Amino acid sequence: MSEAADLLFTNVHLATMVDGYGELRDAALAVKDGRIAWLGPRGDAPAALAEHDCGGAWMTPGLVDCHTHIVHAGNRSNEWEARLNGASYEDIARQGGGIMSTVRATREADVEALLAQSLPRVARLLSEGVTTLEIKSGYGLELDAEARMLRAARLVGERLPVRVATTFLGAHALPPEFAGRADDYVDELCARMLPQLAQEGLVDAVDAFCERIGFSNAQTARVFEAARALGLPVKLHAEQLSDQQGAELVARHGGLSADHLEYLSQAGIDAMARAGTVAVLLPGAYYFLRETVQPPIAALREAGVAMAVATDCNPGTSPMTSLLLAMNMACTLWRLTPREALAGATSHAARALGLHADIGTLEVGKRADLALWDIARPADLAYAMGSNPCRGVVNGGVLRQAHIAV
Ligand code: DI6
Ligand code: FE
Repeated sequence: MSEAADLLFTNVHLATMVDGYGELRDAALAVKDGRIAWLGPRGDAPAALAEHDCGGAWMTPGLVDCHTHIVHAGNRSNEWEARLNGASYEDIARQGGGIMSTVRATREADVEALLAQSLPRVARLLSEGVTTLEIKSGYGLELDAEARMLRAARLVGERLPVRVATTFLGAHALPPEFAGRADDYVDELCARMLPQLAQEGLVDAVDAFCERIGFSNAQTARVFEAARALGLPVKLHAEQLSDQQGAELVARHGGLSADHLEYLSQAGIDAMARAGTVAVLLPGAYYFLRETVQPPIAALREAGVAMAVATDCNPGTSPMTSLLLAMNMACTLWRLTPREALAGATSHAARALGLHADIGTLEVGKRADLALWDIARPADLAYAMGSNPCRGVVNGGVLRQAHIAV
């Protein structure tokens, strides 16, 4: 390095996540202009304007939660309690519950109200070392309410130290105004909602829920064509409850990721492998729904499909704000290795957002988004349930406390 670095982290063990854990013990890492400028053995460290002694902590790339519905109003603990007291899902739906209760609450909330409810959830994620967060719309289901959700998502990234990637999920559920007219809603979404939101700069990617209770494969294809015409990348809630050949569809559109995947077929796996589409695994929803069909982890591994792990934070099927717990669940429930789980929350999650050139590993030139941990070895991150060993976080070279008060 020609000039002195801005900041040197020293007395630290690195898990670079390049080639497995990419462990480098007794190391140092230098930051300049918000980027990783150098990393290597502690004794070889370059000069720096300031030094931070990490006290023997481990450092990983900042965690990336690549699939959340974390901006929404209200919660559904009342419905969950009613179900555990014997009410059926149909009873609840007939009384206007389920996803539509979140849609109603979200439509009634202005941007500040959405933020007031969402920031504490985001702060919990950030306290565990998350530095990049994907946030979906999809509880507005009309132009203005979807716009408010996406504006709130953008504001999360301004009010808190986190990089936010927004996803338009207008094709999440059929709004009541369009009951029996799903194709008309898809017309409205493609012709009016998506172009307008994209023009406002609110959309980084486009998602849909391709399912019997969501949108058909043909309807999803129309959403994807509209997205691609605007130059936007696509991803999909695919094969969560049944095989709709959603993985093949999203792979055909060069999609970033196919998410959930409990009912994924070998043809879907092959299509994803060919297209380089990431498999985003969401064990929180599997757990909360008491699903019994597991995603085909061994076949995905065999095919060389990159596997990411995310929280799916949402009020209906995964009210979870711990990415470390999602990693533990992926290992315990589905036999991911701890190394795969950590790659799933760093490098592969970055790839699922199309951001892998910039974040997700500790490499010279990448953004200095880092997490510091009080652990004995990297596997501890997925191992311990309900503990948070995060001792500090670095966003673009700026060190902060793990805990954030909102
Ligand atoms: N799959 C899910 O698990 C969530 N959305 C989706 O497409 C459920 C969303 C909710 O119930 O609020
Ligand atoms: Fe989801």
